[in-house]
Amino acid sequence: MGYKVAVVGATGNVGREMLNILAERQFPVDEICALASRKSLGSEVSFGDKTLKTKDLDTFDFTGWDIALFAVGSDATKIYAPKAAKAGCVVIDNSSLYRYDADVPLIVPEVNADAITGYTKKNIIANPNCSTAQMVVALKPLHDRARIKRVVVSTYQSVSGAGKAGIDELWDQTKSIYNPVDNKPPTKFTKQIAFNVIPHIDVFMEDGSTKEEWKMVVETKKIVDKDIKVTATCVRVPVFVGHAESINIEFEEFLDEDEAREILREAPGVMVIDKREDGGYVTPTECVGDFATFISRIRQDGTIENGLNLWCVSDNLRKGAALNAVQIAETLGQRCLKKG
Ligand code: 11C
Repeated sequence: MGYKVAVVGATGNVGREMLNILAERQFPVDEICALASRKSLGSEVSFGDKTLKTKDLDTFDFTGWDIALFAVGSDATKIYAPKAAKAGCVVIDNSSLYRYDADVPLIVPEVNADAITGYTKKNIIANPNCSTAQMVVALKPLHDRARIKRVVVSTYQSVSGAGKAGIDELWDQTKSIYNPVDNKPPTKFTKQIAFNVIPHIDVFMEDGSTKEEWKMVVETKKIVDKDIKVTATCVRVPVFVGHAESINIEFEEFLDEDEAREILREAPGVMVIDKREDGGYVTPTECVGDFATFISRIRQDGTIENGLNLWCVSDNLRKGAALNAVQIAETLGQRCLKKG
């Protein structure tokens, strides 16, 4: 016996990955429904070896459905998530709309699975931002051992984080380098992204940081520990899929780099690839399609008393979005829902 699962926004990059991952991990599904806005109506998406025709989100009745995985923007989420939740369907939401709501748990199953029971207040569970998800998987086991005081993180984020339009813009600009006639001004990003890097993701905040940087601060506190201080610089790079992060951590207690490596080797969701030789680390293109968060370049930071540096890479469409959402559904099934 399994669940009735709806995927909302099934034709987008994340929605498609949700369907792939539900099939790959053999999530116990009795019935599956791919929902999309009216403009994508009738388009087909894959679920394992099956093909699903999308149905109209606007007229869909969530009554009797167990779980809805939402992969649409905040505006559509605001309209349809409360509708689904009210109909008794548990919403797992990938947008930022509910992440900072005290009545909605923000879950990364390897880190704070116990908090999932809080979903009953609104029947909604939030999925974090992609750059936060991969970082907290690495931070949590180290925090449990030596208490993290402060994190300084710089991100190298792929264009797929900005959706299909981001992917198209990098592709078109890259091609037009060889054919300047096709050269168009950027529309999705604020500056040229091909052969460039842009230190700006999401809108600017009053203090000069960006919303993407703010999300990493606030979400890490909600998921791991409210006392951890985080400062972030988020940068868009010309990579299609896979976010990378350079993370500097200051602990309360001394943590030796070899012990940190062993802790991370044992940590759920983490794969350590850390050879101090040419190519002995993971880069974004190598993590695509994988479930793990890869950690490399683990080393002491000798400039502070209890410091470590590491390099963290993960598939932003998977751990950063669709995989984490499916893992939340798995946790929900194991701990909270009756059937399955
Ligand atoms: C990016 N991290 O790479 C963003 C995408 O809050 O879920 C995800 C935004 C979010 O542009």
